[in-house]
Amino acid sequence: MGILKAGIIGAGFIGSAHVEAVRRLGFAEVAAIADSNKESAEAKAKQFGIPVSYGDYREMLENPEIDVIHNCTPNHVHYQINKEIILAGKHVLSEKPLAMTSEESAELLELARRHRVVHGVNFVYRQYPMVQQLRAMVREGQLGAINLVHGSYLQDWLLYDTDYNWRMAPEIGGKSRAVADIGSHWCDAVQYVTGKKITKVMADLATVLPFRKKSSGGAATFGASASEAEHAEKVAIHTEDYASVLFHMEDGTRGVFTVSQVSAGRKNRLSFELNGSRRSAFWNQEEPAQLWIGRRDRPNELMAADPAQLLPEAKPFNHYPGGHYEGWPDAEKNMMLQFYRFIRDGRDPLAEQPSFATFEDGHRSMQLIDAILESSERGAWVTLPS
Ligand code: SOE
Repeated sequence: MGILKAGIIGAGFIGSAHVEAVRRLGFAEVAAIADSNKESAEAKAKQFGIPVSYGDYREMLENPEIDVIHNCTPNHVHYQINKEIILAGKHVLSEKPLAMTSEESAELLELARRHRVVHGVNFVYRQYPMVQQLRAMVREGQLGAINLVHGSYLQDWLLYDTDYNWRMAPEIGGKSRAVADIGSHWCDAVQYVTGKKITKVMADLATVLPFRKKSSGGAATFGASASEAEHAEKVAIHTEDYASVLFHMEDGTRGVFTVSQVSAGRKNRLSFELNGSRRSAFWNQEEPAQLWIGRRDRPNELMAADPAQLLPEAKPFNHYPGGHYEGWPDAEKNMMLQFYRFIRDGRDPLAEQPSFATFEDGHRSMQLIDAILESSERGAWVTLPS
């Protein structure tokens, strides 16, 4: 197979990150971009130097040259577009959530398997070198049996009532916000690292700001908020800014996490700690190149991301010498590297478990969000479908 050709649908914050990450691989190119109308697609194509642009993504699906399509659109159109990508016989890399309901995500998983396309969901945080290192340490038994898992994912880009984004509206973002948008990443990362699934949850959700000021233009993800002077409409908010969730994993491991998009000073702080029967470990996305290792009978350690010290499973995820630290865009590159290599090498997702998250993980994530919402509504523990 020669150079793989990618088509990107949607060119906001995350679509632009996909373009950059694909271009860093060396064996793939961004052949086309589609956006909601011809003018904006052309403008983005010009900005990024992409040869072909489409005002309607369906035209892109008909292009026989394109191998892989990236779905970087807002949440409410994920399901329809993912479905059409699969039916067009293209490999699909979708942003989360895969769909608006878990019935839809189940259908997408079944469809992707039936059409034998390679399917991925952009749960990027498992792609960091130190997360891979921790996973390999857990598998080697260095921490002993994992007994407790806890942490949080905190942001502040929605702190003020003048912060408004399409994710706030359930008909566009979905019925969950903080849990679906960032809690889904936290859960993917800890389930991947421990190799255990979350099976049962007890959740408490809150909308800290029940009203917000929506400016005429809205704001991009992590974009500037509306100014007080700008004309703004007061809108009621029904999606959560905050959640805390107690959980059990399949072997009885206990855990808890908090998510918030209104925590001043926390920009994108996904962090978690594992407490094992021999050692503990802690990782924080805002200081991604270090791993804290806790011991009872010896001084604790702070391990730096130095390829010379990484376990063999983690080494391929680290591309620069120690001290040349890799962060979020590099984890995105790793995501694309795993996904595109899988396609290039003609591997089959039905025959093996890829190191990137697939539609199976994306569907399980939808079931987890459903269980968290149900638990919060009922004030009771909810068990996920087996
Ligand atoms: C906004 O909360 C957001 O961009 C998420 O949608 C991403 O998935 C996360 O990686 C960073 O924050």
